[in-house]
Amino acid sequence: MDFIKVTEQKEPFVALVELNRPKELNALNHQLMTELLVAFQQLDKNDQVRVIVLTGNEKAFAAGADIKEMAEKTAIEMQLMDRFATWDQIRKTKKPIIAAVSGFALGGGCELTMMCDMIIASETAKFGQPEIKIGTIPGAGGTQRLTKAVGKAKAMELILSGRFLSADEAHFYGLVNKVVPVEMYLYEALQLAKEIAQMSPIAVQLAKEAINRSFETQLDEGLAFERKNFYLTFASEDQKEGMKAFVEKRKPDYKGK
Ligand code: DAK
Repeated sequence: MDFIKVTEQKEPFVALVELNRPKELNALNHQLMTELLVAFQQLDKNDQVRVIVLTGNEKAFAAGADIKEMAEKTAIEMQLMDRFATWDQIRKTKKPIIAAVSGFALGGGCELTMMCDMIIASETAKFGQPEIKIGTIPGAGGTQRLTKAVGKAKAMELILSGRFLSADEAHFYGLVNKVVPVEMYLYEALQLAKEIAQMSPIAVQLAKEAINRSFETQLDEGLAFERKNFYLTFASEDQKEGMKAFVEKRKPDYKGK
């Protein structure tokens, strides 16, 4: 892989995935996105990995899709290339993904953070959908996910003006989980990942699936889906172990079975 670096067991059961195209501020070209998808698919199958942390570098998480790669394309070329097939697969990752964001998270970079499940930001993080400034609009979910995350008024302001959201504002609007000093953002994301990795990976994945379902269904249907996943946890050895450990006043040892 040229543009992605994967480190397994960064913490127990935690994999770190780093975007690695620093000179271009991690602009998300097709090769990078393909490598990222392959990495996520492999980690999803690897039972030594329970949680994934996705990061860039201090200056940029990612400054957007690669403008140079798409500048001259026609609508039909874009349609035939169907790059969205790759982007759409990212959100099918079953394991939780925590984005550790510093510097620019713009356009497709911001959309990629919103495809993740949680975001830890450094104080220098800047989120934005500046596509309007280059004559287009968000194409990988920005108008939908940003609106759900920050509400209509703020999403309109950001997407129509191209303004950036500071880390503190992003926290205020509920886009990010936590803001920490720049030296701490990766550590903080890894600590959160480590904590989640100590839970039953089956329960974690079923919970992620149920939470995501809330974005796609009415309450009744969402509740029915949650209930089925809740019942399903009782088919796991982990649920038996978790409740037994509670009764025996000891720490559970989850096997992911
Ligand atoms: N694409 C390509 N190259 C980029 C880039 C980008 N998005 N962002 C930065 N770079 C490159 C710059 O061209 C420059 O390269 P050289 O000139 O050195 O060769 C290098 O990275 C360093 O950037 P700057 O010199 O501009 O650095 P500054 O610190 O001065 O400025 C900046 C940083 C982030 C403010 C600036 O680079 C900037 O405005 N970048 C563009 C931000 C932007 O407009 N982002 C949205 C792009 S549109 C799709 C999926 C998703 C999307 C579309 C389709 N499909 C699946 C089909 C999403 C679209 C977008 O994201």
